Amino acid sequence: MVSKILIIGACGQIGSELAYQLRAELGTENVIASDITESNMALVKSGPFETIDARSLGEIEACIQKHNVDTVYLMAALLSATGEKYPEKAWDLNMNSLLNVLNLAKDKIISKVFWPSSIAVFGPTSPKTNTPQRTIMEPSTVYGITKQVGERWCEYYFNNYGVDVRSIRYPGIISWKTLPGGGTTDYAIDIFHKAINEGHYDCFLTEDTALPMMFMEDAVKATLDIMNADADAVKIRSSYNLSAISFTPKQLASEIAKQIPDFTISYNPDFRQKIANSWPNSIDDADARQDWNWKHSYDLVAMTNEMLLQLGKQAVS
Ligand code: AKB
Repeated sequence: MVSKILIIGACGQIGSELAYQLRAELGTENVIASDITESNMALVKSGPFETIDARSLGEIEACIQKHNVDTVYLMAALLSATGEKYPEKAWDLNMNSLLNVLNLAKDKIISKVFWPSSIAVFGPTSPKTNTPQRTIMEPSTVYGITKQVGERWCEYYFNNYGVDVRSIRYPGIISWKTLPGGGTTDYAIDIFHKAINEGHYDCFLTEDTALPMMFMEDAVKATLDIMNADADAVKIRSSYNLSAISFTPKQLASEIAKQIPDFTISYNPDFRQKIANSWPNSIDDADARQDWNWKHSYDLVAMTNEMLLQLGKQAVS
């Protein structure tokens, strides 16, 4: 039987691409996209769409019953930079949406859950380089706190209620279809748009701020790989470290300049620098590679080429 999927937060950067990919694989009618508003018209028009506030258990449950959903991808969240501006809103959305979905799985109304965690679970006291799966985690952002608590809830619901919840700690995700919103790693997407349209980028991080990153194709593949893995293979039920590339704004700018020689960059760090400073430079994801055969495809050069190609096409059309 084909799985019937609900994506909550489907208008966002990762949710929209998951919706397109899952629809291609399972059939458009089997993937229900939802969000609090119709903020991504291309996605809204591409198949079944429901307006849902992820904080409302009733709204989620009604949609699940209406469409006979068995699997939920919960992609709604306030990210790190926005979370620092609206801490209580971040806590409310990020925590209550997760507990709603976990409780629906506990009550057997759905059978499987994907929930994204983030490198934001780590903090200033975590090892910076090749940050291990299990280590000191003292996140200093509200977003990181919600992800850390969320991980503990996922593990708790698995251990105590047998909820089949799967999760990965996304690094910064780089993509060209849908803009990100409110993250600290967003610079690595803004830079491409500004390079193509204006030839200059004023970066809100310092030139030497190394952060873990990943191209969207790899992020979608990882998400579907862990969801399709045998339950026994998914040994970590909090969340898996996941890694692909790690680079600084300066390294990314010089890669872009290979194709746009007049491109210039300036550095004006703002409040997001402190967030970036608290996160790892690179991640050790040996468990994901071993347990469910995770492997990334895009390095810095391949990712930069694809971003410039796709955004260049958009600019001329
Ligand atoms: C953010 O920057 O807040 C996110 C993340 C790393 O989870 N992209």
